[in-house]
Amino acid sequence: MIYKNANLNGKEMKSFAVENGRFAAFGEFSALEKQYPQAKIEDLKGRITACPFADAHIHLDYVYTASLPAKATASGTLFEAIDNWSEAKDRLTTEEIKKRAYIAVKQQIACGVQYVRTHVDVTDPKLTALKAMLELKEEVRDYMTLQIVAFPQEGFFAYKGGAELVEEALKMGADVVGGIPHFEFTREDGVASVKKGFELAMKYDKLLDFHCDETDDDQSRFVESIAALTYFNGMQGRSAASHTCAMGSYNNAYAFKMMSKFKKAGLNFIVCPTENCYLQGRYDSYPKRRGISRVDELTKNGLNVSFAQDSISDPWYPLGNGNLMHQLDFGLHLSHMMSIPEIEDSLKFVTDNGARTMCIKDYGFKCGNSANFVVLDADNTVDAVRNTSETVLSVREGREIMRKEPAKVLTSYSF
Ligand code: 17E
Ligand code: FE2
Repeated sequence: MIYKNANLNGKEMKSFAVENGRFAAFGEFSALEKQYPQAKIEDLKGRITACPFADAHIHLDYVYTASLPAKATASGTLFEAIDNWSEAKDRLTTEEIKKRAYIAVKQQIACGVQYVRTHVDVTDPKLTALKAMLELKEEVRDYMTLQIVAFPQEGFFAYKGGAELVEEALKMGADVVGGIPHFEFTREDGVASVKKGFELAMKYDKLLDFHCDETDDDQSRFVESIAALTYFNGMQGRSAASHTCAMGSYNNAYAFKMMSKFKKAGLNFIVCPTENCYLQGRYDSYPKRRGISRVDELTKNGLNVSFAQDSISDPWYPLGNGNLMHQLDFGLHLSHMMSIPEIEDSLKFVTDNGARTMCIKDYGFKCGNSANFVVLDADNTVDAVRNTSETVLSVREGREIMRKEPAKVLTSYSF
């Protein structure tokens, strides 16, 4: 198959050939046509052809549960949501968790997402959600690469037996060690939970991704422990700090010091723009903070930042639809990254950067890599962001897994 007139990542017009599910050649259409005379041809008409969207942070075991707890999350705060979830979660079955997750996965596929890291609550002695997610991972693998984080929502230590459940989840097949140090009882417990997380990651050869400093408390500084342990354990590139909202409240002297430590650690950052502008600022009157980490400074310092969905209709956040173009729109606004060059270079936040955090090899427009890509209904990145353009085609290992007809607008005017 030859795809011609592809605007690769919105940066470079090329044609390319796909053979046996892999990218086989990139170049001029006339040359590819000679090289592959039997190939079918699709004209992409100069539309943006990007690497598939990578959502490096979502909770697929929580989706569509907003109405399950007896109480709705009235305060809009993280801590009330965790309490409400704790009350409701015992009643869930593997079957219903899977059923709901499938609705979200289908939505993600319709939005061109092919790589997903899902945090699964393992503070449950029955590990009900983990069982659902391990099955889901296998069942969707031809459509989506799913990474599972053993995430102790109620803490390594704050939940009795939490650390043991994380370990059990890793033995059962979870890919990543999670944690939530800002939810532990004390700062010392938080640091100890990070240490325990690294110990488990080293023991079972897993990646790490902590919910980290998801608070406006400028004293919440667990990100420094994660950076230190990443560095001293030689885990550069293999660990991530999700949320890091408190960084938006750190004083500049501390933030400046930390930037160079983050660089040494090669720490990945995952930011959830809509989620945290909803959950944070809740204890502020005015002025109200916006729950965003220092995306602009991290990016300028060469650190890897991605934008992610986090929730779809759960006790934490009532909306969400899996569309990462929406997260990109919010993320750029909240981060003040709105110069034209910044927007032109922004697709990376929802594609390459997420894939890099997930340590996906085989990703990108390179001969020999799996032919995984999406086509957006836009011919340049600024228009794609401005219009939150739809994904009209998603190809995985050379197979078309989703095609969408853009909406037709019928009008009555004649000018
Ligand atoms: N759990 C958590 O600790 N924080 C969140 N934002 C969500 C779940 C969605
Ligand atoms: Fe989360």
